[in-house]
Amino acid sequence: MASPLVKAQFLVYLALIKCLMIILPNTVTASEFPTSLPGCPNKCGNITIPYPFGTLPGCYRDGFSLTCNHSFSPPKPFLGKTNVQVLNYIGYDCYNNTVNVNSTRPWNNITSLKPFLFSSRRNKFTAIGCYTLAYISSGQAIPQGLNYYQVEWGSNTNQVSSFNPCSYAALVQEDWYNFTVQDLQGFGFYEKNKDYVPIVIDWAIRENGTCRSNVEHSSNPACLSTNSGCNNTTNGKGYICKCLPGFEGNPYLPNGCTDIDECEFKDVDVCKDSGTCSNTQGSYNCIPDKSRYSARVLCLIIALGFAIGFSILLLYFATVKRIKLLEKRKEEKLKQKYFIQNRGLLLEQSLISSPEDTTQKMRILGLHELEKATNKFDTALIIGRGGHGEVYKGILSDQRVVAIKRSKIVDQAEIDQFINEVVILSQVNHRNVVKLYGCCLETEVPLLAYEFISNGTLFNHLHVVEHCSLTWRHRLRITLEAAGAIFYLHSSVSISVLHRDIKSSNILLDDYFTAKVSDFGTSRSVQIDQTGITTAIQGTIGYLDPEYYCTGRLTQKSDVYSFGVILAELLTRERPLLSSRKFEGSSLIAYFRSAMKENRLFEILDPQVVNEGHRTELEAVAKLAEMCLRMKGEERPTMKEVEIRLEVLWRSNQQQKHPWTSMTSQSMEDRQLMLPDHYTTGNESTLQCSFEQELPS
Ligand SMILES: *[C@@H]1O[C@H](CO)[C@@H](O)[C@H](O)[C@H]1NC(C)=O
Ligand SMILES: *[C@@H]1O[C@H](CO)[C@@H](O)[C@H](O)[C@H]1NC(C)=O
Ligand SMILES: *[C@@H]1O[C@H](CO)[C@@H](O)[C@H](O)[C@H]1NC(C)=O
Ligand SMILES: *[C@@H]1O[C@H](CO)[C@@H](O)[C@H](O)[C@H]1NC(C)=O
Ligand SMILES: *[C@@H]1O[C@H](CO)[C@@H](O)[C@H](O)[C@H]1NC(C)=O
Ligand SMILES: *[C@@H]1O[C@H](CO)[C@@H](O)[C@H](O)[C@H]1NC(C)=O
Ligand SMILES: *[C@@H]1O[C@H](CO)[C@@H](O)[C@H](O)[C@H]1NC(C)=O
Ligand SMILES: *[C@@H]1O[C@H](CO)[C@@H](O)[C@H](O)[C@H]1NC(C)=O
Ligand SMILES: CC(=O)N[C@H]1CO[C@H](CO)[C@@H](O)[C@@H]1O
Repeated sequence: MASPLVKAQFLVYLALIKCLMIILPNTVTASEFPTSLPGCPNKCGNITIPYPFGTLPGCYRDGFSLTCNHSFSPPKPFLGKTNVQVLNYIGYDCYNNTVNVNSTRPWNNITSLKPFLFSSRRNKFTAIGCYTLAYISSGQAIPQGLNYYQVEWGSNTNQVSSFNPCSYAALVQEDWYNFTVQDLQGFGFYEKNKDYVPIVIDWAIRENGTCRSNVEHSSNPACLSTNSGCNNTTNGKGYICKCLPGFEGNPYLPNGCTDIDECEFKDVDVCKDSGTCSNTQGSYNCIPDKSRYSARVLCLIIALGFAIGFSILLLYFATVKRIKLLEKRKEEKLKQKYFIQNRGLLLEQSLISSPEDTTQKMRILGLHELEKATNKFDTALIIGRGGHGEVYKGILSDQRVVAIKRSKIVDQAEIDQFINEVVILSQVNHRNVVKLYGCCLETEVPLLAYEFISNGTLFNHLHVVEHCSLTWRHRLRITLEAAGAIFYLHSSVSISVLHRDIKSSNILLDDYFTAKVSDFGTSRSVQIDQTGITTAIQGTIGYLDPEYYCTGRLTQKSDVYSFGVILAELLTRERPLLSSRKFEGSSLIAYFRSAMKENRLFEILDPQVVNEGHRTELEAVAKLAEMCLRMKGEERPTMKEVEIRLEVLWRSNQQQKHPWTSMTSQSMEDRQLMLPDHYTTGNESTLQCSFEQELPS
């Protein structure tokens, strides 16, 4: 037998705002926007009713009328035409013992409510009961576009009615029901839910088909607001209007969509740091803040200023450093140039020792070493100053004390002189000749480093200091040593060296008054067989050989003449030129000669010498001086002869110390006999050139 067909009646109850919101997904609860047509209530009780819904005629779109039943407190809205209750009843089939109670209530057919469809997503077809089979005709899924369904009660289920008297079936909101066993027992569930159950319905504008444009409101008749568009619904044919992005409100009302003021969002700075927010229709702009901007610009300018300043500073220092570097490089190059140049000159003479061979030949010194030795040529260390330059005292890195000669005149002649001196001194090794320790080739004019002679020049001792500490014995020894040195120069093995500038200021003395001949700048070396060479006149006035001066012919005898001047100086302690009291404008030599001639030698001698010296000794030395000072070179003795004479005088002077061997004038006479005749004759010829008159007085 067929079970009676139970027709479930549907009434949709919209009591909960939650449900309403599900039904009206695009409705906002905020009430600043127009929600209903002008002059229409927008609330039923405390529930907002937005257009297209409405409760009064003329206030809703066709099909969207709600009924607000004021017999409830607060009033409740119901869906449907006026005076139709809108409730969804659950279908049930109960057996109280054998008495059947089933849902027989009338139900409304929502096919008459055009905009509404049962929500296919938010509802579940739910059946409760033992031996209850529930099915929906189109399968288990709830079909889209559903606006009608029917529950049928099939087989008689009264066999289980003792413990499960009721079966239920309904389309309900999906999360409404959770199964419990208690719901099967008795009539509790029936009593509680027999009147209504919640159901979700979708609504849309369903006349005139579908949405024509998502964004263009005029193409969609229901979307009356500007700035509105629509979406097709997913459930059935139809569309839902919506405000465009950036707008909010009710798109179904003219001007219902209003612009969202993004700048007024609480607690949200939409522009953050990028400026001040400015609202526009549907959007907003971030306008860079002027003060903030100018502050930034200022910051930027300051930073830029700093950067530029710093760069300039950096550039400046870099440039200065670069210039210094270039200068230093230039200096180095120059040093190298001079070195090569000077070395070349010396190499011609093959005088520079290789680094391994430092025994005899001189050392090559770096400019840096000499600068260090003289504290960068400190003027306080100057020990001598001449027309050509200065002489500094310095201490080399090997603790050797040296006198460093630095010329200030830079001409080729000067350089040649230095080179010449280097050449001469490198070949000379004599205890009474100043040793050249080394030279620096890194300057244009080479710097020369000599052994340091501590006690100054003979000139200084004779003419500058007030009380002369040179005894006659000292003086005699000095003449002997100087003569020995000059003789050595003249008679060196392969090459004869002419000093050319013998004078008291070129004879240095050490602490024991040992003589050291120095200053070989103008010296010349000549082959030993050469009797003389013709050169430009060089030497010091007062010491200059008149014959050489007149003829330009240089011989060994020129040095002999100069030595004679020194002898006269030692005897008289007078300067060769421009001296004091006695000469009255004449030179020492002229004065000395005339004194010798007039036999008044002892009038002009240094009183100290007269006190200390033996008369015969003094006379012998004076005689020797007179011979050396002869006008014609050939009438002068050679340096060898001078040395021998002085040697003899020195020996006899030494013997005077011993009382048993006092020298007599007779023995002196004997010794004089050893010399060739013409030295002792005294017949002096005169020179054409009146040299002495040309001397400055
Ligand atoms: C409406 O009013 C009732 C009773 O005053 C209250 O229970 C309910 O929560 C209110 N609903 C809303 C959405 O305010
Ligand atoms: C309002 O509800 C009450 C009780 O459910 C009912 O009696 C009455 O007819 C309803 N009024 C209208 C206008 O539907
Ligand atoms: C079931 O039947 C009994 C007696 O016939 C009655 O009293 C009771 O109210 C009924 N229950 C229901 C839910 O109808
Ligand atoms: C539902 O209503 C429509 C029109 O109002 C009608 O054509 C249809 O037959 C009704 N259906 C039922 C099951 O009553
Ligand atoms: C049913 O259970 C789910 C999760 O367990 C819960 O979220 C929901 O609120 C329950 N529904 C009811 C009507 O109790
Ligand atoms: C929409 O449909 C109604 C009736 O169905 C009709 O009168 C109206 O002209 C239609 N509008 C458009 C834009 O098609
Ligand atoms: C809405 O759906 C219809 C038919 O399904 C389609 O022609 C129309 O382009 C759709 N509208 C939009 C805006 O997607
Ligand atoms: C409307 O449709 C667009 C894409 O077609 C989608 O991005 C948007 O989320 C939809 N809006 C609603 C309210 O469904
Ligand atoms: C299927 C079924 O039992 N239907 C019953 C529902 O209730 C009415 C009266 O209340 C009965 O006539 C039906 O037979």
